[in-house]
Amino acid sequence: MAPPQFEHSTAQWQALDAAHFLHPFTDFKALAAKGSRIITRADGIYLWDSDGHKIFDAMSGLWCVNVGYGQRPLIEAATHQLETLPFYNAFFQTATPPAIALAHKLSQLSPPGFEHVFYTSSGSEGNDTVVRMVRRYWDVLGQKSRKTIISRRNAYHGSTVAGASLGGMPDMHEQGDLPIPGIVHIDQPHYSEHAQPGESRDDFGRRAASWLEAKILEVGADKVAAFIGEPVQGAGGVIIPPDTYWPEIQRICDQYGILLVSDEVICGFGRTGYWFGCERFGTRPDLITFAKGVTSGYVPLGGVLVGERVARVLIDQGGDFNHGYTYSGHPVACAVALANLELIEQMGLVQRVRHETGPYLAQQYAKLLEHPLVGEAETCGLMGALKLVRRKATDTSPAEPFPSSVGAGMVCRGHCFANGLIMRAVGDRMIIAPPLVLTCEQIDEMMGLIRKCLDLTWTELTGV
Ligand code: PXG
Repeated sequence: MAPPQFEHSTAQWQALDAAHFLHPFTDFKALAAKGSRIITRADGIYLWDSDGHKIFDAMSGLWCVNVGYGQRPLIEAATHQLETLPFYNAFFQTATPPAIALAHKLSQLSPPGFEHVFYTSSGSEGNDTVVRMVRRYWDVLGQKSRKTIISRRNAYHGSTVAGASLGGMPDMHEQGDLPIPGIVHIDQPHYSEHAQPGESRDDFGRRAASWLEAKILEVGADKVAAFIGEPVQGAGGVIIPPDTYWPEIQRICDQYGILLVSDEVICGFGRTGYWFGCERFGTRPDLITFAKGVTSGYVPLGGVLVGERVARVLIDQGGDFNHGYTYSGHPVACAVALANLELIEQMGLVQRVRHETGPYLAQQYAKLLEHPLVGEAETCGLMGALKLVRRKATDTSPAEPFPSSVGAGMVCRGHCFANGLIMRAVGDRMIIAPPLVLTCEQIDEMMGLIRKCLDLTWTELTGV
């Protein structure tokens, strides 16, 4: 039974919502006129809205509900911790058992050479921590001029001032005079956008990585502190780099001695079929940002895994690191994270994505290339992208996109909503990141829904 304050009709919820709630990344006026969709409950990979519609959640909430909804061990961990010690801070030389136990667990699950963690409540705060930590690292080493962080256009690293600056989203930079000084960008390794005619994926990957070296030389190698990137760009549209890209990035970082930061807020905790995306793509980062999947989104938690290169300097040289948050190491969040990570292990979800559901999804996605609307279909683990096109590429001509005024992605997203499927539109790329508990039968169910929505979109856009 819902408590009485949650018993309202859809219309009542929408009116209250429009009257009081400013949603993130939203045109407030347009949403108030239209009315929000109200989600009231969830189980497994399904959501239900306030009108009782069942919805297939192919976005895991917002790339986070890795173990699916309704998992008892997480609920019990939260309840137990709320009863025992709902909050205590980690400032002033104190700690709580869940924060310590999770730090130990993370050191076991993370790649070799990661023994320490700094906690935050979100991915954005994690990346703010990265900015402050890499600059502190170079300061302590006496290389104070090393301040610049190189990131990529169309990256997403959060929405705080530093997070949005690290990100490469023009719409975000426009609203706030961003990026802040000391953050510069290179182009993304997006093959279909940036490859030259006839260039292989592998050659393109190496060329895209060379843009990092060019930028280091332009800024001055003694001024560059770090390079940050998502193994696979998530919010930018599931941009999967060629396999040659990350090893070359690693080589360049090593050559110039700059820190490598892997933003694993989306790729972490099994999404790519590995515990961390850097393991899938063969890099040895110095810092790893995480959030989302660490608790499967049940409660907010984020942070930075700190590799030995940085940790040894910050710990051994001593001195305060003047940074942290009220909720750094929140005991309830850490208890839930611990239960979540143990469940991912017990269910073998990382291996399942790598060996079973990931390859099966890839196979099914490849078949979508037969659909007239689909110009590209790519997956990595349990992330996938479809590019909607008006005409497919041929041997002699590139694919023809829909004019942006058509809003093909939004048309498709509308059909998905109406047919009980949550897929996200990034321009004309339709993307998914379903819960890692997804079975092959549920992939079949999802593919049926996707095909239906593609058919409806094709008919609406072409009249055929
Ligand atoms: N880094 C990456 C790679 C992310 O994807 C963040 C940092 C920031 O995390 P927080 O917890 O501060 O939101 C993210 C978040 C979308 C979407 O529409 C993606 C994110 C957040 C909101 C919307 O795809 N990613």
